[in-house]
Amino acid sequence: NGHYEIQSLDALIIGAGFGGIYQLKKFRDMGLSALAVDTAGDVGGTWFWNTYPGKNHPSAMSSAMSDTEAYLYRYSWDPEDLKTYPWDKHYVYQPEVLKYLKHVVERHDLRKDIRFNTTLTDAYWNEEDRIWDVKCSTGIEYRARYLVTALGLLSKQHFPDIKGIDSFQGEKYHTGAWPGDISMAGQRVGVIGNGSTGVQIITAIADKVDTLISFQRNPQYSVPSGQRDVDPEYRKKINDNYEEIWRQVKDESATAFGFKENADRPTMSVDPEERNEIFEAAWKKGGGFRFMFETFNDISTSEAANDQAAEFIKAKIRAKVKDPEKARKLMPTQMYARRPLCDAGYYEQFNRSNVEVVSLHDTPIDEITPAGIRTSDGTEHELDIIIFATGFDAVDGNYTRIAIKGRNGVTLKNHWAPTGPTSYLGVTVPSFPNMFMILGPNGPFSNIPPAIETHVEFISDIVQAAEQKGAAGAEKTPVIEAKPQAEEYWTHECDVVSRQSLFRRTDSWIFGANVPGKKKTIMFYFGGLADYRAKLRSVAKNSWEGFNIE
Ligand code: FAD
Ligand code: NA7
Repeated sequence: NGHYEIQSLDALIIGAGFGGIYQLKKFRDMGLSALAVDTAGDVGGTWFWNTYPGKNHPSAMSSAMSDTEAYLYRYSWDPEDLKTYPWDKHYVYQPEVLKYLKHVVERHDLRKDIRFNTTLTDAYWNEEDRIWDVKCSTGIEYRARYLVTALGLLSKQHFPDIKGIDSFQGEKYHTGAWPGDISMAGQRVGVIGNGSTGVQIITAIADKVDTLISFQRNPQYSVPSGQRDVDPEYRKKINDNYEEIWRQVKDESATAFGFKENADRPTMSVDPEERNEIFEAAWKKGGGFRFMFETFNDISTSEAANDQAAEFIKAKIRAKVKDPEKARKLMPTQMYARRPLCDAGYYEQFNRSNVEVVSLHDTPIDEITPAGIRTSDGTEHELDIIIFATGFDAVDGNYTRIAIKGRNGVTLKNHWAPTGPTSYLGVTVPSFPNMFMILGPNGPFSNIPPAIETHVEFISDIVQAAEQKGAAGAEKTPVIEAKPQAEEYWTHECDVVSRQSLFRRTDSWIFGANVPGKKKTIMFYFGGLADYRAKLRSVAKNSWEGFNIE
């Protein structure tokens, strides 16, 4: 149209985190011309943006920690790199994950095909040319036969709409868009939110700030992370068994966190003493998912079992927090049925005289004032910095804020409006031909890197199959599209499988219940990664069941 520079490609990938990087590599290996774009100024996705300060890290610009163990918070497909790339702690901090992803990009020479500071604003399926027309913030228009969205499921920050928020005269930061090296020494800091991120940041900065107030809506259950150094013997054992480890993680495990879920032991099948010993051993070993899924097989499905795990953690909180009033506020009141948290000494921080907790159940926030936060009891908590650890408009948030138009000009947002986000297999949506999502709605709920690999490999395989079909005589580009019945089937399947999960009965981002106005709905397949992968294999084997390939 005269205003846009136009570039034609086989495939355009949106996002350059774990997902986009691998997809770029796969498409390139398949001989397709592919490019990735990202709003960010470099690769890394989550690990580019979440640079909030962290515990025990020399640099102030450091931070967020993965709670997947280091040996599994990486790609599985480069055996030599797996064995040689260094990691010295059991869990990786943000700077190390970022460094690792940059290393992968350099090692496979991918950087030349990534454009940074580039946001997809509009994409539409051009029916006639069978192509995606994509407009970006830089003024370049891409015409791509395939569009892969790797926009991240925890990527669009959620800033709560609190009265007076713009009047605050101090600094305010969201953890998911941390602006860089910020000194908090001597400052009065308020943290709103105490999920995984809030727990990490509170633990990290408590001894560095003048005063810290945690504005807490729902108290959380958290177990120790068990962070420690990696000794060479441990590393050798991992290296010697890596192939078998990944096989177990991908094809035998539900959570894909590297331990064997306890499939046979209900919580009530052992006497109270043994139960306590099992919980205690898991507590000492550390790890949130491990505590919930390695100990017994029914903590996330049986209320009675859940109650036992909850009581064990509550007793730990009581023992750790000295001030009874603070302990009361920190004591969880709901089921233990959100994403399981782990920490490096969170509850202990409240024994410091400079650290307070304000229960927003007792005294909700009335408004943010120029000087701080005023709660309903009339107290104005004076602050220099407010940190929003309020999470993300998760899973579909990055999809509904841009205009992705499929057949007949219908946007993905409109397609999802009546029901909440849906898909076939978490990867495709009918009426959006040749578009594939990495970690789209109703993908597997598990450790994420192997889930991403599963998606990238499935997408690459179906594109390969279609390309081969196309090469056999057709003149036009192949079109791959999920059938509406396939989407219905998968939505129903995800609904049925999640019915027995207690997670569904507790409000959190996992069911879209953390953002006001967002429809509470099913966002994940809760049947586990191994089972999910078996389903994908069967789809491929049955001539790409549920898809039209034309
Ligand atoms: P992301 O890394 O989120 O990357 C998406 C990218 O897409 C972003 O860079 C974004 O800028 C870009 N983008 C979005 N929209 C557009 C657009 N319209 N145009 C251009 N670019 C766009 N997972 C685990 O499995 N284990 C953990 O221990 C763990 N810890 C976490 C800790 C934190 C603090 C957070 C926030 C997440 C954590 N996660 C963890 C989840 C983590 O997001 C994933 O593991 C993984 O990094 C996701 O990779 P991705 O490529 O799918 O998405
Ligand atoms: P989470 O887990 O969504 O936690 C967000 C926190 O912010 C949680 O404590 C919320 O309270 C709180 N919150 C959200 N909105 C408000 C308002 N309006 N007022 C007060 N408090 C609020 O996000 P995280 O970033 O911690 O973690 C997200 C994922 O990233 C995590 O699961 C890991 O996978 C990595 P609530 O509990 O809802 O009452």
